[in-house]
Amino acid sequence: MSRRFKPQSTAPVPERALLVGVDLGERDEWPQDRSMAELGRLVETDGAEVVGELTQRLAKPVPKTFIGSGKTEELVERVRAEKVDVVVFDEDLTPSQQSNLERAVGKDVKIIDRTALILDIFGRHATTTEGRLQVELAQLRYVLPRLRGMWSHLMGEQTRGGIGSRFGQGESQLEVDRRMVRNRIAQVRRELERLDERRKTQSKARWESGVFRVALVGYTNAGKSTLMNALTGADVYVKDELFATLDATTRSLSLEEGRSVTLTDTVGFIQKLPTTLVEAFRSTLAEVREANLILCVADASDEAWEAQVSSVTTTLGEIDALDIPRVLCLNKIDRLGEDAVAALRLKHPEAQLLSALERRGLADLRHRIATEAAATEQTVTALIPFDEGRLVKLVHERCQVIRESYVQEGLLVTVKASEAMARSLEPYAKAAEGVVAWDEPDSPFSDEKRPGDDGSHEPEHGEDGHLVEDVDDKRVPTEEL
Ligand SMILES: Nc1nc2c(ncn2[C@@H]2O[C@H](COP(=O)(O)OP(=O)(O)OP(=O)(O)O)[C@@H](O)[C@H]2O)c(=O)[nH]1
Ligand SMILES: [Mg+2]
Repeated sequence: MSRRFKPQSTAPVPERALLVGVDLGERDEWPQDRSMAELGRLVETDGAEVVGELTQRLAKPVPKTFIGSGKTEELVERVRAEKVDVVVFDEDLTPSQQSNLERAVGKDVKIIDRTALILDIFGRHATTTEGRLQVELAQLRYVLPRLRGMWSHLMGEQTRGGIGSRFGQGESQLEVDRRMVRNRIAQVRRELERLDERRKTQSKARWESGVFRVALVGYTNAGKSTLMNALTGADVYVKDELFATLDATTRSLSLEEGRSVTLTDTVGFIQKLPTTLVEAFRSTLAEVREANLILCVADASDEAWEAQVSSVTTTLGEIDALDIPRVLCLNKIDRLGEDAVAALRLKHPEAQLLSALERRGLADLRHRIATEAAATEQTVTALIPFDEGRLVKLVHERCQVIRESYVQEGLLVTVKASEAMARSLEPYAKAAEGVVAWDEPDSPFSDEKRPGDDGSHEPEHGEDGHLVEDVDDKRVPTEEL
């Protein structure tokens, strides 16, 4: 295939969508109504209108049509009666189930599944070259086993578009065959690898710089981008829809303790996130895997937030990021009453409670990030000569200064340093040996300044009124990068 699948604009008249869900009895965390409500939001995000839903309880899917034969008949009737344009299954359909169902409902009606819907939304929201290529890769891999079905399907009407079909549509579709799709997959992979090389170089440089990296991770629509903007003044696109953000944005975040860390906002997760997408977004998700700390953002006003967090944890497992220390950030507390906030605080004392929208709990969160950063770092005392002004500046930017004072030979500092910074400071640490012990009672340094002497490091009360020092200090050691 010589052309890329291009996302198209939403049809002016919203398509009428019928949702179909099957309860397979394995839904402890995701009861069917919750999963169907989410599917409805996905459909709306993709520009269609939900006109009804059909559900069935089954021990296991029926091989030919996923739903039973009686339900299939009911589906055909409902499609006719409610003038349905598209039927959206909450579960993944095999290519043959999809084409059997299409045959049953008639050629004017599309049958799509959750994965096709999510891929379509991603296609519409991708803006950067890398984002588009990643989505295209996932879409091509979805299309490949379905080519035959899509072929016959599209034979009937070439111009059909609308939700769930944008990426399969286009004048070249009729000429598409597996070999061409495979060629395009190989080409997209190569282009992505080339882009990934650049990212890896940048990532290596960032690691060598010793800057502590923080990644925002969470369920889609939890408020990650709002938090990113509130903390760093970035201008990431925020919208009350699913998968508003697809690309990674990294900004510097200054902490009160005097140093800066980097903060990265990236694509959100969802339950049953298609594995093709997780694989295709490998490079974007590397920003998460390479972080020193993950802020797991959840929408505490959503009754499903705990199930959402466990979906996020599952996806973190898929990208090998479970050993990175995580801080749970319970966002949107402005939507909860005082009692609910107090109950959350009691039940999750380790969590940061905040409202990114109303900028509540942010100072507390910044302080927590500093605490987590310091906990993964080593304490180094170094003597930096006066002519090493650049290094002094770097130390102030990247390390937490515990104390410092000027001595005859230069600046004597004790800092919390990352492994990379500690390595840069090694020669100066040797120079500091034996110069003076900080706690010598007859220390000659009269101008010694200890952060906190001015009261600035007294335990603070965050905007929510609880002690910011009161944080859970247990953590897993940061992954060796
Ligand atoms: N009430 C309230 N709304 C919030 C808060 N934080 C974010 N929102 C709203 O939640 C919606 C989603 O916010 P985003 O910041 O785009 O969420 P996200 O996690 O980046 O979502 P995706 O990029 O789509 O995965 C927007 O309408 C925000 O205004 C909050 O603290 N309180
Ligand atoms: Mg976002």
